[in-house]
Amino acid sequence: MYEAKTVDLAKHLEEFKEQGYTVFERVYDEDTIAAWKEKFHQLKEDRAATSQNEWWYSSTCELAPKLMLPAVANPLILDFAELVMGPFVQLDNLTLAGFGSITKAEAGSRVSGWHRDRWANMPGEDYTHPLSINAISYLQDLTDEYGPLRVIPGSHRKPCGLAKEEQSIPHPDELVLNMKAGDVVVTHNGLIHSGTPNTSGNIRYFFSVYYNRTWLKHTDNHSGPNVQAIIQAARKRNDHRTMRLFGVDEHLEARANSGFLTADEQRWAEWSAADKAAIKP
Ligand SMILES: O=C(O)CCC(=O)C(=O)O
Repeated sequence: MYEAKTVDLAKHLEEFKEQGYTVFERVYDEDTIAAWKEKFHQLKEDRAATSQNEWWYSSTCELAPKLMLPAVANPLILDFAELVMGPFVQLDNLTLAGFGSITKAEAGSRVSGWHRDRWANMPGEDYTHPLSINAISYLQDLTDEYGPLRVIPGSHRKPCGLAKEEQSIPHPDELVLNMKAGDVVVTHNGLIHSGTPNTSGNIRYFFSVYYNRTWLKHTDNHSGPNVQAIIQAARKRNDHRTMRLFGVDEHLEARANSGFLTADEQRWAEWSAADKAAIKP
């Protein structure tokens, strides 16, 4: 599991700005991964499949708060998210998904589909702070058979598009990421990326914590009793970072209208430190 001292967030930030993604290794251990898989199968049993070969479950923090909150509020990922977006980090959606396997002949050499993510735009030439980021983990090693993640490094700061016929084939500039179970890749919403079809013969498990800025709408429902209980507990200990995750941002009015005469990252660091200091012991 994560140990703060061994992770150099500044290096990850540099890589994220340059490449559009960064990988944190071994964030989740085997027991955590096993518990998420078990939850996936419980949900699958409880509900009809959304399609014959893919199963997607969202609002899982409401469905399984004890299991999911530690991932949504993971301090390593949140510290990093605040470096990237400022202390305006909200949970857009938490998705636990499974992709069924197809044959190698069916898969051919195609990719699942290149795209940028929700809340993105066609980038200009410069790096811009994203409105959203994705913290993705896979619950098995992403071997070539399980279907690695593919990224086009730097595409978050290039106005590059892809024609229809290019959208499901490998790209000359792609990098194939054979991530390990429990690693977390954080992607900029402007990064062009794609999955790869699963030909392993087993389910390919996917776990995505998608964060956006607190002034945007969120996709998951944060109004249910379990999430509301998390907010109430956070309010009691004056934990604004946790409240913000679920759409309650009591600093927004002041911080979103701060005058903007100090460098963003300096101001964000001050606000993040103030939020941490304000938590009641
Ligand atoms: O299936 C994958 O590995 C990629 C998923 C993806 O493209 C996304 O979450 O936007």
